[in-house]
Amino acid sequence: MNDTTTPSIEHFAELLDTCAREARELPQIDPENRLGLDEAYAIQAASIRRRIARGERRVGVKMGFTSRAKMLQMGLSDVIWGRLSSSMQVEEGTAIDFSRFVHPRCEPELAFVLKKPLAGDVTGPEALAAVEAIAPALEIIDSRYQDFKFTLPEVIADNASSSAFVVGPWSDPRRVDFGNLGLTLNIDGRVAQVGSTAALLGHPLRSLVAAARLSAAAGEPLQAGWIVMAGGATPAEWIRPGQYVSVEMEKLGQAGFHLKG
Ligand code: OOG
Ligand code: MG
Repeated sequence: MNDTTTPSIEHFAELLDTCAREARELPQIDPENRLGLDEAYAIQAASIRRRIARGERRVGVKMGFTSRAKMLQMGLSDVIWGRLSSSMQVEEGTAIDFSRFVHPRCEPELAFVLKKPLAGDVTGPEALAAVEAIAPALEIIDSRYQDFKFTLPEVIADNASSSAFVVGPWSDPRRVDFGNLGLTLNIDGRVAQVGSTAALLGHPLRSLVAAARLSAAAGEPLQAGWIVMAGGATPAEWIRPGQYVSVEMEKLGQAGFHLKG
């Protein structure tokens, strides 16, 4: 990606980064729909550079709109990606302060951690060979836009609504066939959503294959040690202070967090 950013790219990056940091919402930044996808990704990249400059570390990639459930919920149908940084990772089982969010939603995902770099056009088996482990995971998305409403370029610029993520126990992907594992999203012990890992492009490995291609094309190939979040397998649920939110995944176990108000 181009490093010589134009003032408007830096301006939008600063705006979105500041709103994320201060848990503030803002009006849609591109009401006239002029932003291109390249510009949107340039804004995202510039906003992440600001996080890195503050001392955060890059820890991986998140995929978005990899399930039909998510595409339908948000009214968008292109697979997108965002950058994960260290401050977004929350330890499993702990309490997260509601004050860091604007209007958070949570969705059940599958996480990969890589043992090798993975770049470009790879096959499913090549992608699997780069995976160290898989885990049930939760993503907390928190669009910076008012009412969680955005166009495709706007959500890309906003780092695909990423805000926080929680990863459960790691398993060996060679021991578990993870192409169609049943899962539930639970809020205070009640099942809120039911789904399967097959919702992710038919097999979650396809999401990893897409992550390898898209991040290499952006000049930031997937690295050993990075986490790749495969995308929400069900619609996201609004979450509120006081709740305990968890994902339960067949064969892989569970992961959860408390939302402190
Ligand atoms: C955009 C992010 C989509 C997913 O898993 O599909 C996403 C949004 O829904 O606000 O994280
Ligand atoms: Mg997600």
